[in-house]
Amino acid sequence: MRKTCLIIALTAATLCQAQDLRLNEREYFERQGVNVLVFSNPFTGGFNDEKNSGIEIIHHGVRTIQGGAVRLNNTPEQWDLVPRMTSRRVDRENNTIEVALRYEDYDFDSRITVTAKGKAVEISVWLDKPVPEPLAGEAGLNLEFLPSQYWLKTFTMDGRLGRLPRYATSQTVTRPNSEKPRQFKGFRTYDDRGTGRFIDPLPLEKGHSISLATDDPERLISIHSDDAELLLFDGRMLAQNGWYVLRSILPKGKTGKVVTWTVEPHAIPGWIRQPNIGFSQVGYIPNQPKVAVIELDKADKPLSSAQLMRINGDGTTTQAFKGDIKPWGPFFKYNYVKFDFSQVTQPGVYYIQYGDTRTGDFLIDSHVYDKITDATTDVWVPIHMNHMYVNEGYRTWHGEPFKEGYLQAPESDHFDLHRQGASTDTKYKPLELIPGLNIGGFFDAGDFDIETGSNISVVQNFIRTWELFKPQRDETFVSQQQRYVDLHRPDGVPDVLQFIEHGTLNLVAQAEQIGHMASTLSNSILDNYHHLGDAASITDGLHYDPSLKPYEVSADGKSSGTPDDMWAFTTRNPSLDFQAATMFAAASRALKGYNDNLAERALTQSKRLMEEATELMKNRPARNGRANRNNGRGDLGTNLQLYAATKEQQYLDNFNGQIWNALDRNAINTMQTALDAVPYMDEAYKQRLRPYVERYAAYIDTLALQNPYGVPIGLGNWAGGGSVLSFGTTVCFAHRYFPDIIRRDVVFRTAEWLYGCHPYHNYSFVAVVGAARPKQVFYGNNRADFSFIPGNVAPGLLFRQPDHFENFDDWPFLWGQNEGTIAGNTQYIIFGSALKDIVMPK
Ligand SMILES: [Ca+2]
Ligand SMILES: [Ca+2]
Ligand SMILES: [Ca+2]
Repeated sequence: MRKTCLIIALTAATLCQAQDLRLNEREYFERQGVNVLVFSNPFTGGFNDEKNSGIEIIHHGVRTIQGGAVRLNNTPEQWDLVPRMTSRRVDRENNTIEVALRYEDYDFDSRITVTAKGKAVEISVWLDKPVPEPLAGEAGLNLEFLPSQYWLKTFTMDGRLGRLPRYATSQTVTRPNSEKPRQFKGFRTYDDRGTGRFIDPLPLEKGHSISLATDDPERLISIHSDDAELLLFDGRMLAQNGWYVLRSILPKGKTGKVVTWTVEPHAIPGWIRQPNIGFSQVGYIPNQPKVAVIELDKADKPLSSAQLMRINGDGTTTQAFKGDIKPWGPFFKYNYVKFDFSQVTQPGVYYIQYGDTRTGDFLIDSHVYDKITDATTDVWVPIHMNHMYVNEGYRTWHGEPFKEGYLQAPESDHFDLHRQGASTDTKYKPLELIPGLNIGGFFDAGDFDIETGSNISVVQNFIRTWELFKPQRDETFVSQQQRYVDLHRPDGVPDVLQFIEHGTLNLVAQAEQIGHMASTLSNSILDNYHHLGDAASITDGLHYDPSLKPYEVSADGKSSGTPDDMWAFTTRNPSLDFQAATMFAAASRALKGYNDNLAERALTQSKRLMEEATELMKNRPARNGRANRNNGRGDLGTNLQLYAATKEQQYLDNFNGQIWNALDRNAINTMQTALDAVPYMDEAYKQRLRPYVERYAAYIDTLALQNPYGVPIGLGNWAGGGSVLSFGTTVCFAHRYFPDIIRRDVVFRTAEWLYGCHPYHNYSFVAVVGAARPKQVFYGNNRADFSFIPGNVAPGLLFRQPDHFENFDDWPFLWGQNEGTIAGNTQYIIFGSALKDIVMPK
């Protein structure tokens, strides 16, 4: 009896300790339901504030709080300065993590310590020198809360009640621009309309003790400060992607410990994360493997079996299959098990029942993949056609953008990773109009620039789709003469041909007007770059005349003093010219018989650029003492495409001279190009390629050991959807040419991942036709409406150090997880077409 008491007492003590926050192996503070990360993800520059850094809290499985740092604004925007982390120290003895932060622009250093104290953390800011004068009253300790998880929730500040607003409608003041802390490279995110003043939000509330989401135990968090006033702001007053911000201004003239907060995120006693049952929302064809991957909390005990339930025509349900749960094991922070129901082949409507968890329903049917590319080709792509008016039914997606054309970019160390060197490499003077560029081309992504490299891939992707699969689908009216696109209106021309034409029109114009390829055609001013809404309203459509005052329009109504015209960045890059030359050769082939004039112009530019680029690359001084790669012969893919276009022996010789070495060096990365060559080569080539394909098959097998999903999962700052798509495309082509080596079963892995069998949630990453539950929000140009453009493909699962994957489906604004790109989405069309071709009954 006494022994039992002792055991109970010991267990209670262990439980109690387990409920306190402790510093774990992966260097963050943890208790069940609460993870407090301290600069596991530092601010990285590049795009500045990505809402992914600083002190972050993952609260009952959702990363709802981030941005904890010394910041210079009440509600920081993307292009406001971010601090560089100069050191990070983990002090296990004192349960503390300390980081040092520095603002180079202001020679301003601070330190933040985060110490676990029971169920709370204490966050303190330390200064060795007082806040520099220009930042006094501006620098503060900030922490940001995800609006979509906190809006409409109740809060209390010093006992006063409130509810967080669904939409931003608090109050603001304006202040002189001279008082605004410098933004990225000195650019401005705002158009002050000539007032010389910027907008500064006022706090919603102030006090010393706040509890947020008092009505939601999963989100409830309390923050208290004795030595500083807490101010609550709504960052959406300045930018739709802003978060709620809690901050305390650092006191002037003080050193030492200047601000201290106690932060206690509530944890639900006994909380265990709900199982995430990954399966394909598009469904399965009867004879493909069908394996659900179930993601479990490490504290969750796996069940021994799961059931596949069938929904009958009369609405009743019956058990179609009951099978064992097979363990897979741990992968980062969760544990994974699998449920294989491949033996169910009868067409029908099904769902998975795992304990109390029931999935949504899905189809097993031989037609589930039939429409997987239709939303992308019929809706997403035409909406991203630049320099056109795009209409759908009653709705205008956008008017005709950039009617005033593009100016020669002056020297600029720009944003969005663009740059214009000191020499324009053209006959145009800085800010002179380069005629003829406002035609054709596709918007890059959620933004509206024409990335030339991406647009080259787009045309190539469409040409591959056209030549391999000959899609005759015609659902789009395209009139270059009217500059008008109408969705769901057939016009007698296959849409893919019109897309090839549209991309080629812009790229040929670049080659003809500039003499070589521009790196990009993009916004000249930062406050146009984050534009949300109709692309036609980004610029005023009037030519910029510097002799007029800003906002002034000339008497003839044709020009204005507003410097909003787009710029062409023209620094010459022979490699890009080479890529363009390759694409022009292929485009010329594809367009012959449809638009002979454009086909002819493309071929002319192909030959000229090829010759000039070869010469330039030969003469270019070797970099880092190394000879220029390929001596100006171009890369493998280029030579292959040129051979396909011209059938000239030299390109075939170049290709043959490089391919086997490249395969020996890296068979995985070279495989797609090697497979692309198969249709143009003889049987001996195919035989020589076999052992490399066998190596690729072994690589596919190793992926299944690396993670439970068997696809390459990227851990970069942009989620790895692109790599998964490339992998899936290569697997499809490898199966197409070597079905005895690459078995049909593996071609479905990428589809399953894209359509819902992945970590975090089980929604389809593609806003695709046929999916029962596609994602609801994407980072498109309509993201401010918490919406999507059909057919979009999200980058997907973003990894946050050290062990967290996420994909927000209630917050579209994190581009690294939710932004579809024109190059990625046209690659999806190839993948989808190849998959359809494999499963189609022959
Ligand atoms: Ca861009
Ligand atoms: Ca058409
Ligand atoms: Ca203009």
